[in-house]
Amino acid sequence: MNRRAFLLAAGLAACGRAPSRRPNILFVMTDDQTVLEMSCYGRNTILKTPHMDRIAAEGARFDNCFVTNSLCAPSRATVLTGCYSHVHGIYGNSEKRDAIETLDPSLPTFPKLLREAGYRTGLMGKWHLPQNPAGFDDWRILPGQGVYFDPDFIVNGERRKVPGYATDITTDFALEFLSVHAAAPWCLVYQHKSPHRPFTPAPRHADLFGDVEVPYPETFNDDHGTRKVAAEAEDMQLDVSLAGDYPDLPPNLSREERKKWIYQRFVKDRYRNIVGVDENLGRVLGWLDDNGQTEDTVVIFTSDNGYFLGEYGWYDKRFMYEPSLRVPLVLRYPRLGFRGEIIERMVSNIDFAPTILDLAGLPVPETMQGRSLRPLLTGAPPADWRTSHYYAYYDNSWALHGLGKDAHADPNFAYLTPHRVGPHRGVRTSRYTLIHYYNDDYWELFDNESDPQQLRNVAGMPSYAAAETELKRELERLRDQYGDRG
Ligand SMILES: [Ca+2]
Repeated sequence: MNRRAFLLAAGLAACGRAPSRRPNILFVMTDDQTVLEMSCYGRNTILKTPHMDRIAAEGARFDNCFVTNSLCAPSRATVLTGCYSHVHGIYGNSEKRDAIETLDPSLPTFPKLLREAGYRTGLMGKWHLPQNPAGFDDWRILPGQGVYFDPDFIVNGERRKVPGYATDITTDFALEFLSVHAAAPWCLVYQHKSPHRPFTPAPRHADLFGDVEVPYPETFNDDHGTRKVAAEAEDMQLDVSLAGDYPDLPPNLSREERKKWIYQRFVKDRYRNIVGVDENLGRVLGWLDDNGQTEDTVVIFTSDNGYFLGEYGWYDKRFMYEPSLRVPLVLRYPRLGFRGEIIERMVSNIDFAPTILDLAGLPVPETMQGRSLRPLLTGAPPADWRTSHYYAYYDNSWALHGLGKDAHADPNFAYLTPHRVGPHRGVRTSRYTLIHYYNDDYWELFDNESDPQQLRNVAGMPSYAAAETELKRELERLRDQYGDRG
């Protein structure tokens, strides 16, 4: 930690209070963006995201941020409440199940608490929860997934069509909110639909990367050997499920050619989408600069879940494997003095709400299951910081088929979701990933040190028996810690 950060941290700890001026909060979230798709993570030679990178350069980049349940609606509920799905009530995507799943209205959320503390609160863009937003002075959301061009928005309860491209419109709304509430303190939840499928870029970006061949992931032609559930997840195959998205897909291609064609197209379209997000983020960061609010604004940029960008031949998310589990997270708050930090501690999307409240100088309610990231930012990580992460994905086929939760008792029912990913829970430590597909009582164990691509399931192997026993114990401990015994 540099001297300034140390003095600031020490001073704050001694006084037990936040800086005298409450910070503004800018919480930015994209939909399905991965760490590969933010250039500050150093793993992409094609896509450049200068404004996202700026947040990291002037703040901190988190290299091990994991989600609790890699799916849109559950993640969004987790971000708001700081809780796991079994606490907040959103287990799966909600558009077909709003009669069944409700975000527990009694739970505190960071926007509600900030608003009660005198903040002006705004929400712009993607929402994707079955209930209307609560705790916002001004909210303008896409209904459900929304569309990219001339989308309908629900503007403070009233639905209307708005001409233009969703990413631009979301930003126009964000800037309108800021110009009205600039007197501060304010909290703006600014959430993009992009780069979610159908990955449609703005026309001005449609030709970017035209001459480039995006490199193929090492596992592009994985045969899913040793991983039973992965082998059965046929709908995760990008050439199976995305083929119908492209009327201009040339006919008469071999399967290999077709898979490569779709891969190039969908990945480039995602990059084009992200260029649009980055450009628009630049407008908002520019507003902070122009209005003298950069120093006093906490900026958090993340994504609701990771994504398979051709790894294992897949698209989409859901599985607890690394590309889906891990999300980008960058955070800037100049008043705390950290700059260009890279943080490797294991953090989770249950930590976002506690962090926001803590940085705003507000108490974190006991319902929230995460912890403030502030001590990691100020170079003083607590000795008991987490060394394992708990994950829980819920198959939602029982709801899609109008059945009760006990439908899972039928072993033939496990893979009837649109993506055929069975429910599972697991634990990620610095070295291992243990996954339990509990309907089948099927286990996977990966040694992420010797097998970072997670191709070799070593569950049941004698040489890993001791590690497996310990990880199973840790999984049970985490279920107790988070109260997930339903
Ligand atoms: Ca998502």
